[in-house]
Amino acid sequence: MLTVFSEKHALHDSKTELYGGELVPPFECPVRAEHILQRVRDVGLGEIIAPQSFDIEAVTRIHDPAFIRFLETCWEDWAATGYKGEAMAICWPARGMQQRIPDHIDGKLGYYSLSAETAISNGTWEAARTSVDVALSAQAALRDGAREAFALCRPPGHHAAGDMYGGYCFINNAAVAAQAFLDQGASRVALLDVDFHHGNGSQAIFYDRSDVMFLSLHGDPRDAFPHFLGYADESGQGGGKGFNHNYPMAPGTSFKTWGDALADACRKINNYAPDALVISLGVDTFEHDPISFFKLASDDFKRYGATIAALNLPTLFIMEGGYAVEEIGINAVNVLEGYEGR
Ligand code: 6XA
Ligand code: ZN
Repeated sequence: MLTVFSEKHALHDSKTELYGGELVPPFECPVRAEHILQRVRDVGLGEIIAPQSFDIEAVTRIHDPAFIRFLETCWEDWAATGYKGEAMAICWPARGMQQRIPDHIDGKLGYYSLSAETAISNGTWEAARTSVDVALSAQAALRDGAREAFALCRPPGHHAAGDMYGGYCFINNAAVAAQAFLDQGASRVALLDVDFHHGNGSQAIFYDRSDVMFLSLHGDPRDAFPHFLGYADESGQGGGKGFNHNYPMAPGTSFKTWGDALADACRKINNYAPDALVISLGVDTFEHDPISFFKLASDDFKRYGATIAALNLPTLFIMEGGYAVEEIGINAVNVLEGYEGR
């Protein structure tokens, strides 16, 4: 399987995350991508290529241009205030308040974010811009005839909505890639999110559409981030009714339960008969993940890779979360090896 990777992921190297009331080194850190790349090499998964550059129009098919401009200029605007730390949101347009875009960067950060943990720093924009190029380059390989590809994206993307960043995500790489399939002539795309967290951004982007079916297996939002989306009764709206499927699961969920949910999701994908399958591949479902609560073992990742392969669809894997950095390469590449029947 082809892997697309760019060294530029390392440009996003924030030093702080707001966690448990403290500023800690971010869980979503550059070494994650390096470990995955090393494992891709160690097992000889296949060719590794650098991304091409795509026009921003591929991104603004999904994201609001004003939001993209905000991401592009955020660090400069933040630094101009004289603030000493990294750019973080501290206030939001909550219930009953105006939904106007303020001028001050503090206001903009609140308007365009869903949460406070994710710091923006020098280099965040260029890394996020390159991460979506990685996704689009892997998608282009499928367009040109490959049956599957792995986009080793960093930063991740599935929490990013049309005009919202957070949860370590800035640009929704999987959504942009799904849209690229449609723009190239596909009629239907399935987007299956196996990251531990609900892909609220992907869900919001496609919620009223039937040309992308979104399915997500995740920690129950009553107990897990992003807390305010991902319930089982969210099934789509308007023309998208019936094309959104959430599988929230309880703390301690094992592979048996998780695998049953995957099997159900795969039945729905099969009935939908999409032209392509995009996988939001997070491996924070791992039993030793430091910020998650499922109990998948390393071997389980291989097993579910094989389940995804049985759908027999052109498949694009997009890297999302996973914070047990010592095992992240093994777990992510186990999915890809399982998919390949190794
Ligand atoms: C913030 C937790 C963010 C989780 C990000 C993630 N306390 N998403 O892994 O998939
Ligand atoms: Zn996650």
